[in-house]
Amino acid sequence: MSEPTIHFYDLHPPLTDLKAEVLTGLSGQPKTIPPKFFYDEYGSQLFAQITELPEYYLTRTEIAILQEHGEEMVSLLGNECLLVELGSGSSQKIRLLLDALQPAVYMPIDISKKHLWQSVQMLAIDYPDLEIHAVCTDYSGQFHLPYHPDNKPKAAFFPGSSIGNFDPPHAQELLQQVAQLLGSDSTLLIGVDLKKDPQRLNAAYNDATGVTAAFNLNLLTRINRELNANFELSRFEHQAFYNEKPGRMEMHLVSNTPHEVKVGGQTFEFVTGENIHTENSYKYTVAQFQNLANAAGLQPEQVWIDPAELFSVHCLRV
Ligand code: AVJ
Repeated sequence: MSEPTIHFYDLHPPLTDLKAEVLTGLSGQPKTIPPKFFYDEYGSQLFAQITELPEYYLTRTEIAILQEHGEEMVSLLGNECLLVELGSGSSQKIRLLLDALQPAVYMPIDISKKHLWQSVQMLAIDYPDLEIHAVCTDYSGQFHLPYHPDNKPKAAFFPGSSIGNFDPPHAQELLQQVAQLLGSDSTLLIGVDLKKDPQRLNAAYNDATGVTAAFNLNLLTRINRELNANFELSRFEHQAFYNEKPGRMEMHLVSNTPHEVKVGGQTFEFVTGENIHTENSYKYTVAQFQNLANAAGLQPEQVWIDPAELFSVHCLRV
């Protein structure tokens, strides 16, 4: 029996971000709160529920693509590679690649120390020969790989259309950053949600059972708890719609009365109908995303889509 090796690098992602960013966001016009703050304990649970909703096609479609084309993906990533996962969360999808890619060194990167720790413990049980280097940091910030073997091809996995949360200039910047992090002749496997019938998109973010609404409103519960704020959830309503021109889903929390809220010692006024913009989720055609990749200096090598053309997985070469 071989022992799984787990190395844990805590790069201490700053904890002060929430207060500074929420106060800045609420001081703007329109008011905003960054979507990365959705994922506290309960928010992560709600997101897990979202991925199971009949309307939310993204997760199951991406998994189906990975199942269908995993072998081909792995052949492009290269065997015995260092596989970096950006925002690894529960590390479920990576299993589909790890099953085909043996042996490998796996480097999950996640901002949540607790989730990262739990998921690598579980993974180590199921993949006893896997060498794991877990990195706790914010992948959207600047950092270096704490473990950088020169003799292994490097690949990154960025699933879930998380790239959609960044507007195109920032998405391009992030791709450039990943390219730099990996070095030349590495590969990036990235899941990107496709443009489609707006009705289908709107349904995915306005599910019948209200899980997405609860996910959106949970931002306020989190801010109440962590920043000593006094948001009343009944004064806000979930709103999600496809904005055709920028090509993105938008989520907002809309105030239904004029009122004031105290956050971190500051007072913010809301008028009726005023909204807090909480998320953008950009959608791309295959060509649009390939153009973005090219602009970031990455070469599109392959792309897989499901038969209903809902979701895409791109292989890009650095
Ligand atoms: C995790 C950012 C890809 O945009 O679809 C799900 C988050 N927001 N429902 C997405 C989300 C509302 C999700 N991403």
